[in-house]
Amino acid sequence: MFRYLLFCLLLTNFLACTPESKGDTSTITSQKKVEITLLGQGESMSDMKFDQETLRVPEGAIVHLTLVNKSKAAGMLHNFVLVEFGKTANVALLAINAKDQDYVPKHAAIIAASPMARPGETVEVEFQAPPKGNYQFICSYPGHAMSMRGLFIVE
Ligand SMILES: [Cu+2]
Repeated sequence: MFRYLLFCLLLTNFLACTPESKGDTSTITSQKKVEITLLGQGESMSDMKFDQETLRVPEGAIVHLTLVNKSKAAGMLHNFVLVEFGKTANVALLAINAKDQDYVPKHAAIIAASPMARPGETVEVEFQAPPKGNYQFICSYPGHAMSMRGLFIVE
């Protein structure tokens, strides 16, 4: 249920998300849908990283992103948080104290966020691509954003 609610939150700019509309995809069939699979990997703070440093999507696309946490070690929890360019440090700092929100703080610069994937888990998030431009993505688990980060380009 929590994941469904989170999913709904992420779609607020695009769809009226009610239980009744869950199975109705007619409103999005005309939009380009982009599937992305991102891997979170590494077993320590020194080697953890995403497998891709740059993601590109077309403007207006519906992005369905699957994050696979390939890590096995304790503490290697990963998520995907899309933020406005230049705001990753602000978000990462606030995330440290956002344990109750799965380390995704409330911040205006956050465009989309997946649930937290524990080692071996897979999580998903779907959102509409923001306007053309450069954005950044991070893992907001405390201490991870400095090395788990990448560029998200909307073209
Ligand atoms: Cu991480």
